[in-house]
Amino acid sequence: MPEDPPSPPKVPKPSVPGRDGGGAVVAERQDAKTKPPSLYQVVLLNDDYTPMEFVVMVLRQFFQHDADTATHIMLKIHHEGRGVCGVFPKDLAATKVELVLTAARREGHPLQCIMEAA
Ligand code: TYC
Repeated sequence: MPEDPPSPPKVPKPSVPGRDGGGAVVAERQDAKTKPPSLYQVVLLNDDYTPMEFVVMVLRQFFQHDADTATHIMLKIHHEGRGVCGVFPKDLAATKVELVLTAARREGHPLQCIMEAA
């Protein structure tokens, strides 16, 4: 009489909520006191000297807008004095402002870029 094949190893059933039986704790719920990150608008301001093409390049390169949207935002800034490039968590907004100002100064443009609580 042939012997039975060896049975597969048994995996213990999780018996405690929040545990998977393998010793790992599974986070099931966010702490109710955790606050979402505060958001900031990155805003470009109009001036009389920065070339329109440079502003469109900034909106495409640093804010991932397509050519039509970037042109639309640039013209809004040109006519209304200011325009929103995007909304980001605080640290990312600050980084984007720095990148824009560095690029503008490197090219000798007076473009102003600020962040404001959204
Ligand atoms: N007003 C600028 C010009 O006529 C163009 C411009 C647009 C500048 C948007 C800055 O944030 C700006 N060349």
